[in-house]
Amino acid sequence: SGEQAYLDLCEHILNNGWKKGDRTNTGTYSIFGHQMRFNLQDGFPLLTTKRVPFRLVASELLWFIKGDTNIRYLLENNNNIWNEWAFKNWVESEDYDGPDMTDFGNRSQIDKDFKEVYEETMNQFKQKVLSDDAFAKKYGDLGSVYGKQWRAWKTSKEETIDQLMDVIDSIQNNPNSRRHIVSAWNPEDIPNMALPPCHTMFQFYVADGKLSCQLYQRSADVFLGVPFNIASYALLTHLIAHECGLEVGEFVHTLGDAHIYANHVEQVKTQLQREKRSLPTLKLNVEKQSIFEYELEDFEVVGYDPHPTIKAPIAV
Ligand code: UFP
Repeated sequence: SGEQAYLDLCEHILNNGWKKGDRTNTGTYSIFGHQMRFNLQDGFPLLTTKRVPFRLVASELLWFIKGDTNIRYLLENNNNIWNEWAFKNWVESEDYDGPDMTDFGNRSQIDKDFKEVYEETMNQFKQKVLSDDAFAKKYGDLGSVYGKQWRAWKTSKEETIDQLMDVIDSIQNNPNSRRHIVSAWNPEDIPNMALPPCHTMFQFYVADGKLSCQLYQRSADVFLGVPFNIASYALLTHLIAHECGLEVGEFVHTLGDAHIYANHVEQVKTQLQREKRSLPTLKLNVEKQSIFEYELEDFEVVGYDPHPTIKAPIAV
């Protein structure tokens, strides 16, 4: 269990993964169906065999919790992880009259000159989202992503459901329930989404005064995405446990298509040669009672001493 479970998964995929084509044309080694367990009492599962950027994990999670779907909040927190998705909407719109950005994800990785133009254009885009309200409203908004489904799931009666609030309520009032579920997978919205949710649904479980969480992730970029995803759901579990007056239990991570991209194999091998270190601990501002009140400054990861970052290209 714990970080070793992650390293074992990497090794297992390298040894047994199917060579499988994928949407991004990068190529992957892939297996189907896998489960890892992280006992949150053993420490906060931020991997130590490479640095995982907790600040980005935390600001993205707060963005989901707020029900915000506009990248402006992320940019204000110097978090760039969702930029490409919003940028794509802009450069493909009729309002865009800048340089040709067709296939910018792949081209910026192979063409140095293009990369410069792309970065310049992306910077202009970010500045506009930050400074121009109307522009931000039109092109900063990602639409039906996690924040929307968690906090304002639209029903056929034109009402909304606050799944996150409801699940906290059900954990508090009916802890034994087997229905503590939040679903991000909304089949009606899928055709209009740039990236259908990877974290499809999650469930909570209360026993022995502890709150556990299981995530079903339909598609998992094991090198770049998964370390981030583990930390994010571990943090969410801590926040909800605190609000409900429970200790933390386990985070159970269940994966559908678990893959290592062909251009991440060397990086994974580097990581597998490293020795694990002891996990950090998470400190929350205990003054805050509700998960809807937290700000970035309310979280602190103590004793995090990881091996260095390992860079790898992201498949868009
Ligand atoms: N991916 C993750 N975790 C995430 C996220 C994306 O691993 O949190 F947003 C990866 C999985 C996959 C790609 O490699 O992004 C999504 O592509 P697809 O929709 O084709 O599965």
